Amino acid sequence: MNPITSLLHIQYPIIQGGMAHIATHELAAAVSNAGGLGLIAGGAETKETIRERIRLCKQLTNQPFGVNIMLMSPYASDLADVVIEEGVPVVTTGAGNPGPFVPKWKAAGIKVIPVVASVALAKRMERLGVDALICEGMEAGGHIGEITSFALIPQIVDAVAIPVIAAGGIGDARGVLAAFALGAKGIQAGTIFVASVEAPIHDNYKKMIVDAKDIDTIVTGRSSGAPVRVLKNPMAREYVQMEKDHIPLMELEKLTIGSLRRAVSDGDIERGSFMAGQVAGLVKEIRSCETIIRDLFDPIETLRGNLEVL
Ligand code: TUI
Repeated sequence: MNPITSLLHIQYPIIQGGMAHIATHELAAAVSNAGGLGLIAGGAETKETIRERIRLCKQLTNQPFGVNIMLMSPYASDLADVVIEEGVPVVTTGAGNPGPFVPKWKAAGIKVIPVVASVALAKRMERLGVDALICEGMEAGGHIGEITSFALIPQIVDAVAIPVIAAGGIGDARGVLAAFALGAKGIQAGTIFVASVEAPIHDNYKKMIVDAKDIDTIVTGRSSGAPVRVLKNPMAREYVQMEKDHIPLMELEKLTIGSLRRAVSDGDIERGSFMAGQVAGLVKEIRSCETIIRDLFDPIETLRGNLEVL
């Protein structure tokens, strides 16, 4: 029995990434209805907005779903309470150390699964009593750490006893099998769900992922210590050039204010911030969440049988 499907009461060992502005109740419910764990992104939303999305999601699915809490949000502490008040069964966290919130989530019976990008944080989280870890490599989209999935996952698997979920760089069944070969017991995927039928975003965003090649992402924000992987476009290139020119952070921030909304809602291909992982190059068409999950897991046994390592 897979420890992630039994922990989360789901059919397939897959969690959908908690992508701000993209992972709304519509996407979360579609993924949960397809047998994975859908997530509502806390992003930088208020408690009221997330409470409403949780309630709407319950109307769209009777399957379990979770909420992702982005710890750099000014509302992270509010959202930490709303998940308890609304009886959300699973919480994932990102972009920080969720230590202060873990005891009350555990006391409320919530399954807690932090995203980590290093062995040190993985060990600290295990000591706090979390249920599993999402280990995210720097192939991922959005805010990233420094280590690739290929190097990070086996090191964390060796360092902890709780189940590890691989994230970053998984775009098809080969990636799923590789993650399990490295010791993961489940996967998290973001980019492939951005290009889904059900993602409630501008079509330009989906089309940019479908059109992307292997080298079409770039990391902005390295100079300020908050690296973010996005699809290359005029704004991203300008940002990285300004970083090279040592333009002050205040000026850089002016460029990116509202840029995620410009991507997701307006489809502004020039000035939007289109967060995506390196597997964007693997995405060839827009599919339903159900098809995406089937395409990840149906070929597994055949692929495993064809490995012929020696
Ligand atoms: O969090 C994400 N991806 C995100 S968050 C986000 S919003 C944002 N936008 C601009 C700048 C910063 C954030 C967009 N994409 N993924 C999970 C993730 N968490 N990746 C890496 C980490 C992480 C990094 C360091 C988790 C913990 C950590 O350590 C913190 C500590 O205190 O030790």
